[in-house]
Amino acid sequence: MQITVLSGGVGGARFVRGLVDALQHQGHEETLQDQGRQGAPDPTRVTVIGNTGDDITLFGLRVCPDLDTLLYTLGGGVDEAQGWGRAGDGRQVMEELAALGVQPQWFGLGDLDLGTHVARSQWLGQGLSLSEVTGRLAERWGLPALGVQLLPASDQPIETHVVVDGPEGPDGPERAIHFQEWWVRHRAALPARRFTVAGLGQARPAPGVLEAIREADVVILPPSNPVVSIGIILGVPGVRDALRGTRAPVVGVSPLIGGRPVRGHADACLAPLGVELSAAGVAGLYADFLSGWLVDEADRDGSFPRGVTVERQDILMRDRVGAGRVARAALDLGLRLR
Ligand code: FO1
Repeated sequence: MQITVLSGGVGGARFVRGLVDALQHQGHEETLQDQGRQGAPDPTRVTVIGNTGDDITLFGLRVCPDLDTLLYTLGGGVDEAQGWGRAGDGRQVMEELAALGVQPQWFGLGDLDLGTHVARSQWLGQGLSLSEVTGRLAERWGLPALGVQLLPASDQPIETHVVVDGPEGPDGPERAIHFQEWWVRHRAALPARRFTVAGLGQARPAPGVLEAIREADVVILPPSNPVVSIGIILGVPGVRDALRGTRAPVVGVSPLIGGRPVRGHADACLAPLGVELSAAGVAGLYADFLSGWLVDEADRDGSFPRGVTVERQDILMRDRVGAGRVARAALDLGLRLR
């Protein structure tokens, strides 16, 4: 079985880890056999297509936060409290950069985490593609042994920028800042006029991305940010068409519960799109390819897109076990819709 997941950072990574846990759980193969499959169940492969719009070049190093969050979370090296970065990391390099007056200081890179960025930047500089680099990092973190393949959405650099008011306010000229500056430095508190993605016009899906969607048995959208995570992957030319054309059901988990984001600033991202802040509003963004939508019991109202099977349950991923439960429910919904 081939499961393909389009993922952002923290929420998506925790969901994928839950999915891997669920698949390793005995009961899953029974589910497959119950579905009438013949012979020995084939090994399940999970292909994760990671958002690269968050990527940024800092201190001359290429940083890919969402890919790294996926690597560290699946590989057992993430700082669990933060949800990103390395467990037990130090700040000696950042402290030295601060002493040297090197900017920016609003984005904190841990010493161990910097090792990833140095390696990635060196390999990219030697001519490897981001997919190849990500493959090497995935080996380091043991993803192949988990049955997980991690692909960047694109090998071409793409960067999400946020268009905000200039110094003269809402009636004056606008300015664009990097997504990370808006998200981390300003905590998404500067009202976004709109989002733009530099490089998207020239970007192509990374090798394997379209195949992973076309050949999937189930495609899953975890509760990642619909605008700046999943929305960016969908914007890579060819990806949305592949989702519309795949024979696999595409199922998703709402990132909003009771109209509020579980974590992150999805509300600040949805506002400029004029999208209703609700599980139904987010489903509407995927209406052209979505078959199933898992929402919380709190989300009873709203007009969901026609033809989408909506299921309700507790979708809050309180911990790793809870993430496994939610992932399992999403997978089962997809399997039922096949
Ligand atoms: N998030 C923060 O809020 N502050 C940081 O200083 C920060 C540093 C950072 C470094 C590496 C990395 O992989 C992620 C990092 N994040 C940080 C998280 C990241 O900015 C965002 O949460 C994601 O890009 C959104 O998906």
